Amino acid sequence: MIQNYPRFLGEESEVEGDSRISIISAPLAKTLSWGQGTDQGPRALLDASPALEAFDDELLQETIQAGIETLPPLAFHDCNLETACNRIEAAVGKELARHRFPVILGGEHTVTVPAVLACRKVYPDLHVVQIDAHLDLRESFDNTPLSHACVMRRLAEQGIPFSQVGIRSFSGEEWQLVRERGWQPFTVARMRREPEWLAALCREIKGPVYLTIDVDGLDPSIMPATGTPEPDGLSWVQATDLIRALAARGQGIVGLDLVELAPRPGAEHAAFLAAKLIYRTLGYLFPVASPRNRAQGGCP
Ligand SMILES: [Mn+2]
Repeated sequence: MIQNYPRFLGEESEVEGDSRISIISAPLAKTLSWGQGTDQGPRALLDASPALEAFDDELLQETIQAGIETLPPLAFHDCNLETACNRIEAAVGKELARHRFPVILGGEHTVTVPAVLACRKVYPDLHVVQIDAHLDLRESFDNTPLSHACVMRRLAEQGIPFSQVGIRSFSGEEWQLVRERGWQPFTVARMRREPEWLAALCREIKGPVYLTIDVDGLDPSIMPATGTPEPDGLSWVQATDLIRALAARGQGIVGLDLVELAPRPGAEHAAFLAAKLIYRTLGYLFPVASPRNRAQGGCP
């Protein structure tokens, strides 16, 4: 049993009785390409989180009343990538089995594959929404089919429907695949051409959503702490508008991860922003105040 690991929002987030939300730290960093340090992402986010106000300034509620339990972090020092993925799938499956909402903190983007597979066992019509600068559709990368650069390819092979938002960096081979399959990712160029992109995104989603947030999907001016800080990313307002709309859909969001946070000296605000984005998302999903206090949201 690991002692003395940080808790999301500190000790105050663990309520009497049963919690509805489980925080699963998955500090996996085995296949990185450029920019190291995602194994430190979960700890940096959790360390920053007690500086958040428990009272959400948009939703006007204390989302911690839903009960947020931070589990001891998963450990991967002693195993290969496949075993690490098996451990993540088992950990997420265990939380779903006790009716908890799973929040997975990466770690590199690879953690999304086992987390999604665990969720799909419970929700067969699961739809993955990916916020990311990258398509992550490579067949393999560095001879590793489970590389962070191949995550969506692996999920596509499983027949899992997905939507990609904030895309602005990909290879010619990836774009060729997109064209062959008739996929229509929400590249930043498309989002600029189509002011109604959020309504279009909501229309293409049928089932419950698994949301994966690669922090490099956000603009590097607000999120510099990641390996590939691509310019022209999502703003805080664009990201929260998107998540609010997804959460307001009938079938909502059933699983969440935030990946590729790589702490940098002098960029501590990035971990704080990541913690607030998680907390805001949980607030959209777990209303604990009277309905008239809640901000209006939904698919436009
Ligand atoms: Mn990415």
